Amino acid sequence: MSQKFIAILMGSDSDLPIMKSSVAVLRSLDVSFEIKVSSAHRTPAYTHDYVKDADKRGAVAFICAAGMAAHLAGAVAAATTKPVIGVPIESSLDGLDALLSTVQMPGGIPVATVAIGKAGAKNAAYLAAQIMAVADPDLAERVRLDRAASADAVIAKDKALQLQLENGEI
Ligand code: RP5
Repeated sequence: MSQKFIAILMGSDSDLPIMKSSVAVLRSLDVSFEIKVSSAHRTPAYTHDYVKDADKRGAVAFICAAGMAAHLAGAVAAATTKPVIGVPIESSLDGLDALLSTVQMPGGIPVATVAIGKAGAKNAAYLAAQIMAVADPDLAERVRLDRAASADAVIAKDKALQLQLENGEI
């Protein structure tokens, strides 16, 4: 059986600075991925062909990032029954245009839409990893450890803050 992976699509290479956050999370969890520039509007056939092919080759979920009239996630969701996660990119109107274009899907063709920008890009990767982890106990454990490390980091920050308070530094 072919190796399972997460497929990331971006409407433009101008989305890459934000989508590097998805790549970093998937790498840190040792999740296989592909990343492509492919636009719902500028290259509709290329997008459709890639989704069909990636679906057959073992894509477990799709992460789609786009700005402005962001129809990429919806177009991908129309071509696959694998989970599709949409990341609205802030390229105009503070990203609200992309958020609404991504989230307001008609019933029956879902797109799991995350926050605008970097936090959304990170969460898209975590969500994709969590979807993959349902059938992969080793990955589920890596996700659990990552979450625990994140909690430890917050607690360490709180301890440092309490110390600063005690010492009259703030
Ligand atoms: C969207 O339009 C892209 O996803 C990008 O966020 C935005 C602008 O694209 P470029 O003009 O920078 O290629 O389709």
